[in-house]
Amino acid sequence: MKDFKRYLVTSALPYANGPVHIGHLAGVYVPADIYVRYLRMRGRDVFFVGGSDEHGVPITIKARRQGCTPQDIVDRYHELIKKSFEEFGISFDVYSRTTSKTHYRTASEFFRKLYDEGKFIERESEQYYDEQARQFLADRYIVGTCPKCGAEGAYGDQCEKCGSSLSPEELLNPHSALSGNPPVKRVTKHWYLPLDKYEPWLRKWILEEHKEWKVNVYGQCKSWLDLGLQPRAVSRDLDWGIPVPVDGADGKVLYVWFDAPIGYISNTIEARPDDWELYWKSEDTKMVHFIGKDNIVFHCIMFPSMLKAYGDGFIMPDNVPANEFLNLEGDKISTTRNWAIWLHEYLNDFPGKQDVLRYVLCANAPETKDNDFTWKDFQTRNNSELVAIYGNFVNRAVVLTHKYFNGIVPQDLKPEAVDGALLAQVPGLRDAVADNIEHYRFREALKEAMNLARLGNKYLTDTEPWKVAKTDMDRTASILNVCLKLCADLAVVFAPFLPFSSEKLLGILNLDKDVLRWDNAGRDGVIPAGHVLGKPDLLFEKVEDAEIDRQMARLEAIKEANMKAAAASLPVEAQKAGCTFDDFSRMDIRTATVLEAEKVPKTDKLLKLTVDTGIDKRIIVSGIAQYYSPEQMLGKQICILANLEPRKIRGIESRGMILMARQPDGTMRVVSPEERLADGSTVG
Ligand code: B3M
Ligand code: ZN
Repeated sequence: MKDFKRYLVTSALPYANGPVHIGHLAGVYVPADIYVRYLRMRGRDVFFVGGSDEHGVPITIKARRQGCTPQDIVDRYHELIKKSFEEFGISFDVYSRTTSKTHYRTASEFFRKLYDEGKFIERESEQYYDEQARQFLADRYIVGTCPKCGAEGAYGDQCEKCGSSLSPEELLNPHSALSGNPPVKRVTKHWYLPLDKYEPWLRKWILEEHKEWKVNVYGQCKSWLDLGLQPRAVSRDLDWGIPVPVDGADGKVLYVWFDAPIGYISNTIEARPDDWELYWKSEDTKMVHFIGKDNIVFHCIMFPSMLKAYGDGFIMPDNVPANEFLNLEGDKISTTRNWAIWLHEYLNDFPGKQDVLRYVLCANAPETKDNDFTWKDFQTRNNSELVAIYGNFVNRAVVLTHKYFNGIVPQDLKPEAVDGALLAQVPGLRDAVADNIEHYRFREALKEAMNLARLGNKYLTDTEPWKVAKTDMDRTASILNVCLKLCADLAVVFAPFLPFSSEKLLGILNLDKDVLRWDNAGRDGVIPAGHVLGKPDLLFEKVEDAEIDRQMARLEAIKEANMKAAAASLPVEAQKAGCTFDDFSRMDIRTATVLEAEKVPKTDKLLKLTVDTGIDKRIIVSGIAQYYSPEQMLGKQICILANLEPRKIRGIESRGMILMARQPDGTMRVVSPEERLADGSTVG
């Protein structure tokens, strides 16, 4: 692998139309930060670029909804995002914004150079136009059904549900996000980057020279290239953005996806006006873009083509390790539905627990496929991994050293083979962590780091110094000497992932921050005998059920609010044809309590319930698994149609049917009595 002199690491510029959420963190910023922290610990020259993406339609739509200006929106969220990244330890070397003067100048000059050199196609075309709002409908101003996954509410540039990049013409039943009206077509002029011209070069550069890129990235690039690239508009009919810097372009701005990636360059120029070109135009620089899967085409096809067109020695990314999507409690994270865990709210609700979220988001990172965040898993990983393994090992080693040796690292007076066997594994595990990080496998890297903590915990449990101390203090000295060495090693190898707790652990060990150099892990002499430790302290604290219950209650309230909003916005089902009293009286509807509940194997919609009907206990199979977990159904009193003909469902005999209320948006809720009644009560 080529030896690079420096690293330019970029992370997707979040739209400044809302806060950052755990999906952004897991997909982009936690992996990027782990990578740069590790590189710095290796003594490498790293420049980590971040910033807010402040143009684009999402911002103007939000401003319109809130009756303020787009600048008000980006000012508010740029500050909020910047502050929450800082508090979360995302260690940017620059975090700027695309409404900066430097960016306006850089992006305008970039466009102008391509324009003057004839790199654009100038073309008139018919675009969607809203006659009532009297404006063209670019990107998110037009919504419709996604042609790829059928999701409603897909945008003119992207489908939030499946992450596909779209163009307005691809949308099924398009309508204006402003007036709701179907759009008309109007002629307008735009400038296009002829991506088709760069196809041969992109094929060679990506498909031949970067077969090592992640499968999901390489695959998406191949699909785009195999479909054949088309010229792509780099301007829009909007009033918010960087004005197109040519005559006759009134009312037109740079397309946000032309302007935003140039933000990586302008943010570098802003921070390093004298040597920014060392990072952007030297073959000795390794450039890595950290993004989510919905940004692959812009970072692997569009931006590289822009840089190629510009020339002047701009380098190409060496890798683009895009992640897939993170879901929340089984549902897509959505800014518009507020179905998210917002970083600034997490920091407020869990003060001092940044590393717990960093740990969980890395351990569950959607590196190769979409993954799911649950608060239960958050609590379990904190309590049974961070507290019970890593924290427990450190705490016992430090407390016992204070107890038996007044907090002074004891001499290795009576070594045994098991000690050397443990310490001999450190370099290998350290290198395994390093190799996985270098190959963007952060989940694996974290697992290897945790394996080191597991080894320490097991060593301490096996050697039982609290027992040995009763008879052999020399042996006890050696055991704790080994443990403290391992504590220092753990502070090093966990530092890229859990920077706050590594700093805290250095305090507990009374070691200086410059210990956090990668090659110090496994090196003798980092924490020598005679060294005086700091005060013992808990590295991690348990997350209590009450904290998780509070978070789940918050999500439940959001779900209810979304359901009400959806229900209010959708037509109620029409009444069915009439029925006679006799028809109704033949139905035997009873109250019943759920005694047992389990998922039906190999289905994602069915639950098998054992219910007490007051008449008997019976099995009912119901299609509610998408709306209720087995745990949520346990003990619930419901209403059932008891005398429905029994039928076999997936080989299970189901005797009866649960009465459900179907919401206008299709979601289902069970119908329960408002107070607990006797099971078997007839409902009429
Ligand atoms: N603003 C983020 C997104 O699509 C987008 C990234 C720009 S990186 C140059 O969610
Ligand atoms: Zn879709």
